[in-house]
Amino acid sequence: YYSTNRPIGVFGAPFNKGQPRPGVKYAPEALRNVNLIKNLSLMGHEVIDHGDLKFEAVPNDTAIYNIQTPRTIGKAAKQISDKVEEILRCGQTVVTLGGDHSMSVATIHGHAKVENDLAIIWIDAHPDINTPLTSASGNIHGMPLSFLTKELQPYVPKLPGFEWLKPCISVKDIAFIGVRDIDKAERYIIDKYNITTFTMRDIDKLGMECVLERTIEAINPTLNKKIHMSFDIDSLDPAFAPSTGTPVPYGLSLREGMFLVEEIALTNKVTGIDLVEINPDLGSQRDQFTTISAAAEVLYAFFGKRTKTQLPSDYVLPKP
Ligand code: 5AB
Ligand code: MN
Ligand code: MN
Ligand code: MN
Repeated sequence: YYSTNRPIGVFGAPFNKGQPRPGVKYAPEALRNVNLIKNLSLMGHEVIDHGDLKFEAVPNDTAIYNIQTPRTIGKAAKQISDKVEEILRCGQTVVTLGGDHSMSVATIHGHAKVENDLAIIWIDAHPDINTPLTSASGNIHGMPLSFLTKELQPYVPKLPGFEWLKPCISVKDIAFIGVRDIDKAERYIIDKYNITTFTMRDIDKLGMECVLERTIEAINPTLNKKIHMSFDIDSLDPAFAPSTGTPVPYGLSLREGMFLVEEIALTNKVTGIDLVEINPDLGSQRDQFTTISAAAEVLYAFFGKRTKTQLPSDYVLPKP
């Protein structure tokens, strides 16, 4: 399991402006309330809680290309990128608790500043690679990868507030796992650049173990790169993660998600993790509990929680 001796640096990015539903900003608090930090420590890790960032609205932040508040989003993203960079420079593996998925523009940017050759495993019902010109919603949580990829820059206008952002990854460094809701432009981009993609059907057909083997083979064959694992809770089936803004049916079971991250952890190459799109405001109380528990279990699975019983060396099987 996750056995690098790096401490885990956790912080909250309660950011919600990449999409219209405000409740996603309560996820770090909800995860802390189920004792996420303490439970990770009890699993034997050194965990440093860096608290939650605070974000401010930029005044006169007029919309552009149907994107609301671009400057506010860009400013928050800069804060998040700097925080990720700072935590990595302390030698910690950084876990960012979202927040909506627009924050990954920042976490990957900050990660790439420290580890300049990075592979991205994007676990999501959506590939989040729309450009500001192709997005029907104008929601930046569906665009982060277009801002970051070098090859797409001719198609991506520079948004006000994002002047600081430098494209830092290549399409060949990205793998999508669990996708099942792909927009037209996203389909075009995936096909044109041949981006490694495993849909739900591919997972059914190949099995998760094989999917991960092929993922590594495609984006990090010699394991010379560090890995950024971006986990959108809507990758899970809505039965396991109902409280999320853009649920899509027929997704991963919770065990499939846990097994996937357990296998990713075995590479010992992951230095950055995002956990995003949990919205503790949506659905019934039971839905909220289900979703937050699922998110926590995914992290625990990554960090080595197993049901394996520890056998004391002096154990004796009783005789009658
Ligand atoms: B999420 C959609 N492709 O661009 C768009 O939850 C959905 O971070 C984006 O994966 C979903 O608005 C973004 C239709
Ligand atoms: Mn996403
Ligand atoms: Mn998604
Ligand atoms: Mn979503």
